[in-house]
Amino acid sequence: MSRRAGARGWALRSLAVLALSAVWITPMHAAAEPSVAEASTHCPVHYLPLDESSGDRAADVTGGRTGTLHNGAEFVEGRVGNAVSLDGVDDHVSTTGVNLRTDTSFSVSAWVYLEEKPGQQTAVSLDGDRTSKFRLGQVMDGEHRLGSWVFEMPESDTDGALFTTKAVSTWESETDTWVHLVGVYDASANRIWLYVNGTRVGDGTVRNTWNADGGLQIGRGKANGAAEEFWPGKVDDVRLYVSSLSDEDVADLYRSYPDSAGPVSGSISASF
Ligand SMILES: [Ca+2]
Repeated sequence: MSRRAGARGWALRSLAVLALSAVWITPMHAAAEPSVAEASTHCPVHYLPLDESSGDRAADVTGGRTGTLHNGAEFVEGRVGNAVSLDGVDDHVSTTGVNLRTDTSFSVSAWVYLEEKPGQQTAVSLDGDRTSKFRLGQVMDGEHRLGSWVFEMPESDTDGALFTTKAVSTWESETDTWVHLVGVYDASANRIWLYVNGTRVGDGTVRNTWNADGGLQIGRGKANGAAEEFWPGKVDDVRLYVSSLSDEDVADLYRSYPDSAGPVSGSISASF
């Protein structure tokens, strides 16, 4: 009797803990200034759903760093609700700064829709003074003749900055379809990884680390102090994390999205 009552009591206490946890976790997603304690693997420090229907502002629902649309970038139907459409010439979306250090581990996630392959195009990056801290996008050149997804991090914030080894996809890049890309940086391991549609498909080495204090850029990169590598197509649901996501985390994130593109009722979970 007492053992059964004890088990029931344990169960009730567990439910109470779960309920309290839910109450405690929920406000984290709306916090304007995430603290170190909020550096959860499963809570993005910046999250731009890009679901607005008009205007030149894109909300950052977890970090408060509202994005600004430049040079004709506009909202269109996306992979999840709406997305931002970019002309590959000068369109982009930028924030003023970010709420994390980038000389420590981080991850970046986005849905991308590429309309033209030749050259190198960047879907998401973060500005340093002279170069991007990272670039997540596509490259098609003499070395990557069929086109490859790429996640790269320059070794220093300098003109002509070197790359030790880029994380280049083993899968051929595709045009005119939505693809989910994730770039992961593990500072302690000096490694970067690239995931395509939830699967790890490339890795690279970073020997030097540095902190970039510029803004998040959607639709372009930066090199030699100038904006470049403008993205021809669409970008949707951009997330930045203050940790290196694991294989399982990325697979769970990918599975958290609806199966196909189009409008959604309600909001997509920001718990990944
Ligand atoms: Ca969206």
